[in-house]
This record gives sequence, C-alpha cells and structure tokens, in this order.
Amino acid sequence: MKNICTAFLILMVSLPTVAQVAPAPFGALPSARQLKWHETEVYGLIHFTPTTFENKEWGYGDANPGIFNPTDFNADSIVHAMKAGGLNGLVLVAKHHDGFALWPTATTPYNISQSPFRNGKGDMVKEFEQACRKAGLKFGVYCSPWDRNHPGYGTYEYVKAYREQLRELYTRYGELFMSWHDGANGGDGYYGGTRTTRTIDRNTYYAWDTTWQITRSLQPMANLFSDIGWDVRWVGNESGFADEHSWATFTPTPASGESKAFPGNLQHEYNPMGTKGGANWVPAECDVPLRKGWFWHPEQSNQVKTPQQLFQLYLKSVGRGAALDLGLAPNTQGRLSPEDVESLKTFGAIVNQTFEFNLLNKAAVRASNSRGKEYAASKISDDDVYTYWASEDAVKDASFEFEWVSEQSIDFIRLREYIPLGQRIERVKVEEWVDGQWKPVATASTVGACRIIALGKTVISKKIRISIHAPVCLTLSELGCYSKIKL
Ligand code: FUL
Repeated sequence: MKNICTAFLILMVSLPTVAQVAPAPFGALPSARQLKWHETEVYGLIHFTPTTFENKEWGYGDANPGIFNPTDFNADSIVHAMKAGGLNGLVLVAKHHDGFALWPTATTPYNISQSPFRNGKGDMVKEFEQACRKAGLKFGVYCSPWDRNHPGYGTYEYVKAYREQLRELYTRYGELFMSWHDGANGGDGYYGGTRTTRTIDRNTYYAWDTTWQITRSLQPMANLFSDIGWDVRWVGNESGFADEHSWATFTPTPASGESKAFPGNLQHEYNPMGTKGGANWVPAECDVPLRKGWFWHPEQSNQVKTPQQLFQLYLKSVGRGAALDLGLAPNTQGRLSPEDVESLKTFGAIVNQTFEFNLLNKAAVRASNSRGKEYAASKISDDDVYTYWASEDAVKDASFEFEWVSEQSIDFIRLREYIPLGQRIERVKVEEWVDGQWKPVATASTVGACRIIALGKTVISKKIRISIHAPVCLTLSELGCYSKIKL
C-alpha cells in the first residue's frame, strides 16, 4: 500500500498538469539563425570604396585604385561611434557595384592591394571585423553580385569568381551574422575596359540556389538578406520603416512577368506587410542611410538625419518587429564626420534612456488568465525574451491590468511575443483608468518580435489595461511601459 501511495505521489509530482504544457507552435517559425538576428535589432551598413573618392553613389568600375587613400582610417573609431549609437552589428560592403574588393582577393586584381592604403598590404574587411569583435558587435558582409569592373560579368566565368569571393569572405573573417545581397543587377559599366552595357536575367544568371548552398555550408548562422529571399526580406523602401501591420511570416507571390525559375527562391512582389499566416518566417529589414546617400558626399553634410528623426525610424522599424539597418558613410579621410558621430551618439542615448526603466517593475499586475506557474505574468517583465507568459489553450483574449501606488507618466508601450512559437497576436488595445472607468488610449494590430506603441500623448494614470487577441492561445515574452525622456 505504501509503495502504491509513493508511486502515485511521484506520478502527481512528475506529470505536469495539462495547463503547464507549452502552447503548440503556430504557423511558420523562425530558425535559430533568425532568432539571433531578431536579437540584433539595430545595425549599420558601411559603404566605403573608391566611389567615395569620386563623390558618386554608383562607381562605374573604372576608378584608379590609386585614389583609394584614406590617410586617417581607423576602424575602432568608427565602430566606437556605432556602439554609442546603440548599433549591435555591422554589415560591411566588402565589394560594391564598382567591383573594388576591400580585401586582398585572388579573384580580381581590382582590389585593395592595388591601392596606397597600408602600402598595398591592407585588408579593410579584417580591420573592421576585428574592431567589431573587440567592441562586441556582430559582423556581416555585403558582396555586390553586380560588378561593373569585371571583364566576365554576364558570363559563367564571373559567377564562378563571385562564388569564390563569397568563399573567401566566408572563410577568413569568423562567424558572420549576415550575408547581404543587394538587388541592383546589370547595366552599363567598365567591364575590363569594354565600356559596354550588359544585361542579365536576374532570375537565372546567379543561380542563387547553388550559390546560397555555399553560404549555408560555410556560414550556417549567416542570415541571407536579399530582395528575393531567404532569411530576411527587404521591406520594399530605402526610407527605414516597416508597415504598421507587420508580419514576419511571408508567402512569396511570383513577381508579375517573372517566371518562378527556382522553386526554392522567393521571387516575389515586394510586400512591406509580410503575409498574415504566411508559409515562411522571413522578417523585414528596413535599410536607410544616415545621410542622404549611401556614400559620403561633402555637400550632404547638412543632410544628416537628426537623433529625433532616427528615433522615429527606430519606432517604425524595430518597433514594428523589423530591424533597422542604418547606412554609414566614412569620409575621404576614413572617418565618420563629426555631425554623423554626434547624431549617432544622441540617438543611442535616446533609445537607451527611454527603454532603460520599465514602469511595470513597480506595478501590481493582474492577468486575466495564465497557463500555470511556469507561464505566469511575472515572466513578462523579467527582461528575458526566452521566458514567457501564455494563456490556456482555449483563451484567445487576455488582458493585463497594472496598478501603481501613485500616478505615472506613460508614453510608450512595448510588447514582445514569444516568437519561437510563432507570431499570433493581431489586436492590441491600451486603456487608461480615468474617473472610475476605462478609457481607450491606443490600438495596434501585429506584435511579433517587438511592437512599440507610441501613445501620442502622455498618459498620466495610476492604472492601465492592455488587452490582446489572437486566433489561438496567446504568448508574451515581454511587456513594458516607458516615459519619454526629456532631452
Ligand atoms: C542598393 C544599392 O544599389 C545601393 O547602392 C546601396 O548599396 C543599397 C544599400 O542597396 O541595392
């Protein structure tokens, strides 16, 4: 009898009750590589080639390598400014459309060894990579498929060289968090001195399915960015914002007039919103230059985005579940200009200080439902995106009431879903307690990895309520209320 009782007790303790089983995954899910990318949120994209010294945006491919002579280049100082701006990674343009390689490649003579930089012994990719590792930033590369210098562009010979360039970049610079492939393809160029126009079929020429197998085998944690796929998609503008309704899930629609040549490829019409219930997890990246252009131009020094403009872009990119990829342009000395550094620094301070203190930490919380102890409401303010609150299976609407002992000033609400189990929420409502009743303040639709709701006014209240809805049971890994900072 004693034994039976003990066995029963053990069973009771070791078997979780039904409510404590994790929610079933919903829809397309992120890979481990994409989850790491979601953590990055804000990173930089650096353009710096002979094109900088020509004061152009697209080099033709005929610049003399001798002009690439940044006498005061210092990767540490650039990366330091990025870190002050709150950037968590760098995608370096290792080769832009002009075809000039910033590393001593064996694939083309048109590379840094032909320039006066470090007396022809330099490797700028290495210098940036090391500066990033030292400062704790992730590192990635952009290697332009279009090459206006290469004599073989348009033939298979160039595709082979391009794959070799990727192989070099993938094997010499440690783990990469992104492999960035822009979508500008073909046109006029120097092409080994022929000065011709070469058009290619962008559906077939690069045979991306084959090329990206190299990425997968040599850099399994590198997220492929491309306007046609795979891990991260282009948001469809270069202005730095995602759509108000933003799904990381995505079903590609073949672009009009294009055959779907490779079944694995995501040839598609740009879709800034993603696809509700989409077949793949392909979140959006919002790229935008800090200045007007991607390259440095002396006449654009008064067109550096202000910290407040950057913060607005942050709210509309990171705050909509996407990432912000900020273009930075070193000048001909090899430095970020003082106005760029200043803007980055203040932007970083605004983000940091705004989200430094979660007012919910000093509030009493009442959740309308919870799945059990392991998924309790306390998980939403523990600053850990990998723990979460969840509702019971049948509960598709839930609310959280927060109460403080005194009135609080609230300007932003930030929510994060537990995305390893998918993106579910499609409605959010924020209410404040005024004169003994709940009054609506703001609504939003999607959440995903992150949703920041700017309330549009400062709510001053002792109580607020946040309600969420999804077609299935709910998860939230983080929830926060924040006050705007006074500059
Ligand atoms: C585009 C390129 O054509 C621009 O020059 C720039 O590199 C931008 C980030 O991507 O596709």
